[in-house]
Amino acid sequence: DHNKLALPVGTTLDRFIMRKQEDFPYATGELSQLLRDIALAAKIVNREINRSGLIDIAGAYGNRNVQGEEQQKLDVIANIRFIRALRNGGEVCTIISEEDEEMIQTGNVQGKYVVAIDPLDGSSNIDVNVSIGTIFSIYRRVSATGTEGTAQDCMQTGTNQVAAGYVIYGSSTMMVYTTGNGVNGFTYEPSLGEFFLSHPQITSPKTGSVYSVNEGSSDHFSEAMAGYIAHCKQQGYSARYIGSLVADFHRNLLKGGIYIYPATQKNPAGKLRLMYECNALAFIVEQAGGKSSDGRNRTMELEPKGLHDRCPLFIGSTELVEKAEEFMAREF
Ligand code: AHM
Ligand code: MG
Repeated sequence: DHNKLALPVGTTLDRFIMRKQEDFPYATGELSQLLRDIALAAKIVNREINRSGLIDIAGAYGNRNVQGEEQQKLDVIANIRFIRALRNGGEVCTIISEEDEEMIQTGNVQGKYVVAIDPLDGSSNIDVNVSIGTIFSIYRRVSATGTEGTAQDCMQTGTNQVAAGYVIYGSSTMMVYTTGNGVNGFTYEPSLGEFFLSHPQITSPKTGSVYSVNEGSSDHFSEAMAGYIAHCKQQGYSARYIGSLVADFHRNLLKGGIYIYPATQKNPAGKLRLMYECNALAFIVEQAGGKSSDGRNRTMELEPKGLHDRCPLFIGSTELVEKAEEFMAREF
């Protein structure tokens, strides 16, 4: 019952999470705590990102650490912050991250959840003051508690996600997430240090007139893919490509559009990662009424074979994704 769940704009994220939990009398509150842990880490990462232009003058600015060590890169800092928050929170047994080849065991063997995270996506945009993001997926472990999480826990299909979200560090910082009951967006108020509900029950426009793809690679697209791009141009669509997945996705989610990272000759399975980039956004877009596939199969039903698997991504407004799939079907 969605109405029971409706909370007014301006509700803080913490209160929102708490009130949602009250709607599920048997919930233990662990997932709620986990989401709050992620939001806390996001605030810390946001602070680091806002200062990032000062890193090169860190010495003069007095920000060098006591050992006089070099500042670490922001994606490394973000990785450390999120892992630390999830470890301290206690609900997560195992994490997979874009920054780490192997699974990360938190030591919380009683933790019921596993998290897949890209701590800072689009990191080539940091130095030039362009929006970047954090992307996360949450799964319930399938192995028994009391031991470390397993690869099987970390390689579930996207349909098993219990929650997913992203943080966009843009002109405002926002956290957008779903627990399978629609999608809600919260905007950060830095002077108060709080996220406030600003975008309740986000719905993806059924169609749109924006396509987002790196056309610099179009010589290496398949014929079917090139055909779809030609179709977008015939329709008079606008091209918008930031090169920062969260930012491109977020714009298209709110305004309507399609984001594509196709297979190319160089990257036959595309570039983006199934477990901590594609599945999370697929869950969100579907909860908002949109669609996500690899051009043929629903993203959330793809079987992961490795922690860092890649897959092509066609995501956004339902009608646009379906039209792209019509073109892609000619390829198979
Ligand atoms: P990253 O995980 O190394 O930051 O790369 C992911 C980014 C996405 O944010 C973006 O959509 C894509 O790579 C852009 O790739 P390209 O420069 O090939 O268009
Ligand atoms: Mg990434």
